[in-house]
Amino acid sequence: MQRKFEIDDGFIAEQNGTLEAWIDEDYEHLAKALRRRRIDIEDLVSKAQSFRVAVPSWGLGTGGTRFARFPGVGEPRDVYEKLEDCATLLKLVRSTPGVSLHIPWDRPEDVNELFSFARHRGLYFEAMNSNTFQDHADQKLSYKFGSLAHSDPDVRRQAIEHNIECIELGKQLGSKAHTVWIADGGNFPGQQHFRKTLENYLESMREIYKALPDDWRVFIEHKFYEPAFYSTVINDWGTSYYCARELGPKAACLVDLGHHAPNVNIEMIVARLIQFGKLGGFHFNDSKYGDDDLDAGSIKPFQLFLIFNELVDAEQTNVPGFDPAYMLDQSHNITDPIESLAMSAIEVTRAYIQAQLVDRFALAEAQDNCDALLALSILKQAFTTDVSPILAVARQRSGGALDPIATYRASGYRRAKADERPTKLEATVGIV
Ligand code: LRH
Ligand code: MN
Repeated sequence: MQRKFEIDDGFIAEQNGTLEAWIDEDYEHLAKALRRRRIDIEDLVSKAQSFRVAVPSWGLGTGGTRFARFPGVGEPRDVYEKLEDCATLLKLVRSTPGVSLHIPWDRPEDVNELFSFARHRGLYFEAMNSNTFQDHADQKLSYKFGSLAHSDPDVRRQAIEHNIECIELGKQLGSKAHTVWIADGGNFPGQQHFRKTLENYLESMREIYKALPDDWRVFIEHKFYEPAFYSTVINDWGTSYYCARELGPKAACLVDLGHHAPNVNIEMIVARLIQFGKLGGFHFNDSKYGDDDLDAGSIKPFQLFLIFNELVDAEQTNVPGFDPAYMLDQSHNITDPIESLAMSAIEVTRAYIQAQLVDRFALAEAQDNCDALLALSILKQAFTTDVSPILAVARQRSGGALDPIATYRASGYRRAKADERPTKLEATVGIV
């Protein structure tokens, strides 16, 4: 059995060696600047070292649109090769041990084998994801007109069974959460009875909720449109929140950044869900128009910072039960997925650390004094602080790469995988 190519820690340390000098210089410079703001840089490095963001298994292959998918070389061909790439990403950035699986795309033949394969590489399984937005090979009834909210109770039953299967699989894999995103909706006025379909959905979710172990959570993921183009059953945070309340304490709302109309104030939705005790987690990505699933922080980094400003404020004020799950959910159509996930994990960590720099006493004072400009400048001071040296030193101290992209490219990993994973490169359509 030909040994699979891996980037070893020695190579990463060697690559770091060539970069250490300027990192230390920049680190000292930033340490001095932060000391003037009575901030201990070492405290921020340990916060960066303990920050975690989960990786979507479906993000390790090349994504596509309805127009085309241009697969890259050395693509993962199954869940094991996706986990190999997750292990490589973890070696480089050290903040992504959690992997979120999607069923049936990642349904393993041998669940114990998958569990030990992951554990052996320092990986564990985060939230499971069901899929009732496509018809799968061994399926009797179609989801063309919906799933958990379908007018036909037999279709709803089939979708409920699929979600319960995901939870059962997750229990064997050590997962503690299940994410339910449904594409259910209508393309034309009159196609669906809005109140009945939501009742159907709630009735189905109550069945799924019953299957949750006591220490599990179920995340409801809202989305304002697509693939339904007139109405979507779980279209916004209000509907998601109502359903989470209806279902019970194990249900919470998942905020996918790309699932909101342009210019919606997502950081305010986050503050509301925190205040209402129903913020379950995130699918971080970025977008300019629709659900573009672009790399987190690539289009609206200030919005990502403002979202983490709300999260860190909740963390620092010890909001009871505050424990959101951080996950990426992206589609890498033109970049190497490992490079995009590395960059995105770093940008999410950056927003978290920048939010730690906000002088919350001065901000509260400015807010109490209705001093809008001072309040904005306090946030901007944090956002415009280049915390790159902190992020790099945190990776290095955790055994990762000072410059993950350069180290990854120097390793020749993708080239090696192209030899190990011969595939015919034909353009197709859609997600992996
Ligand atoms: C829907 C979504 C959902 C996943 C899918 C891959 O747009 O964000 O979270 O199931 O992408
Ligand atoms: Mn999502």
